[in-house]
Amino acid sequence: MKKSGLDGLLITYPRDIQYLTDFTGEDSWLVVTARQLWILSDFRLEEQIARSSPFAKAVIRTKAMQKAAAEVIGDLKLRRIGFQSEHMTVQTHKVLAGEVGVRKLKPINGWLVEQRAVKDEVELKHIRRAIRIQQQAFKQLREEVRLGMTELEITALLENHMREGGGEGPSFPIIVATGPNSSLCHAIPGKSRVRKGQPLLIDFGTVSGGYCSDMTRVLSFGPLRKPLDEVYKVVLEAQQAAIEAIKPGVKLRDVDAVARKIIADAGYGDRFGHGLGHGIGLDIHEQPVLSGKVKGLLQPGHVVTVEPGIYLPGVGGIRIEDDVEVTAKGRRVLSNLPKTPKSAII
Ligand SMILES: [Mn+2]
Repeated sequence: MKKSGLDGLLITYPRDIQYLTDFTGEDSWLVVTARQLWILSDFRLEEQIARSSPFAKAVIRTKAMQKAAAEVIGDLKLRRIGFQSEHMTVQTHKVLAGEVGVRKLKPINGWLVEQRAVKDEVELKHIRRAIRIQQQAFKQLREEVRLGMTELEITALLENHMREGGGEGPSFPIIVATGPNSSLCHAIPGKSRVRKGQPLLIDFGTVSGGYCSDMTRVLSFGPLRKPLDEVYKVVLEAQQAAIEAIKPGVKLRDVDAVARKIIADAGYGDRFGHGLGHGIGLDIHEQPVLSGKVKGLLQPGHVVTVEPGIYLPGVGGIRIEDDVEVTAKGRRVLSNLPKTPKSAII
């Protein structure tokens, strides 16, 4: 803040507010100065702020958020305030600028992103716990899943098991996709049923202490039919090679390239159309991103997914995803559900 000539920050993105204060409520803003944190919120969240963030001052507003922010900024005599331009609508900014004065507001972009990408021990502990819970839930599900079950039934079982295990909820809407639906990267579970020899793709995760986990496995009743049996092996090989490439100082895009080359060499280059992986944390998708389009290096404390996939429209798709922590010298694969071709067959 000092370097940028700012004497205050206005943080409006809920996950950033959580990162700085432990307060998880929505519809709230945070004013940060060198000495103090002010959480601007309303009656519904007053007690929650007192519990989660007793070190912050709570402003329980009765008027518009922009007006309340302008009052705090005025009371603190702040002259130049950074606001998160990537998280504010044009309309909100217009009203805020009208209250505060446009010259006092300086857009800041990505200030917390890099800080949040590097996890400390407490954050890692939560991610590991979320992974433990989701893996236990998956093992239970694997025992119960039957031919003829619908995607929605499987989704419900899995979500329940994760909650029973202590998960705070799914880290994103669970994907359960059977047969040809599995080539939809973000399939929405429906009434399609599990059939023999077809992929049952399950992409899921849970939350612990606000931190997300994210894994994908593909199961099948009996061996997968051609060509998906071969596709499975290609995806697995690409995933394992990419995981091996992870260590501090490696270019993000080079990790992506390792998996992409294996998939392209097998003839499926154009059927792997998304990035290799993404950071996980308070957000399910955060920095760093493993993709050919980005600059940057892996650092100790990064936690990324590695999730290559091959998608054949009308036939089906295979994606295998694990969560990997970058350590001081290499990597630690945090998830360990079986993924060999044999283990995928029920
Ligand atoms: Mn993912």
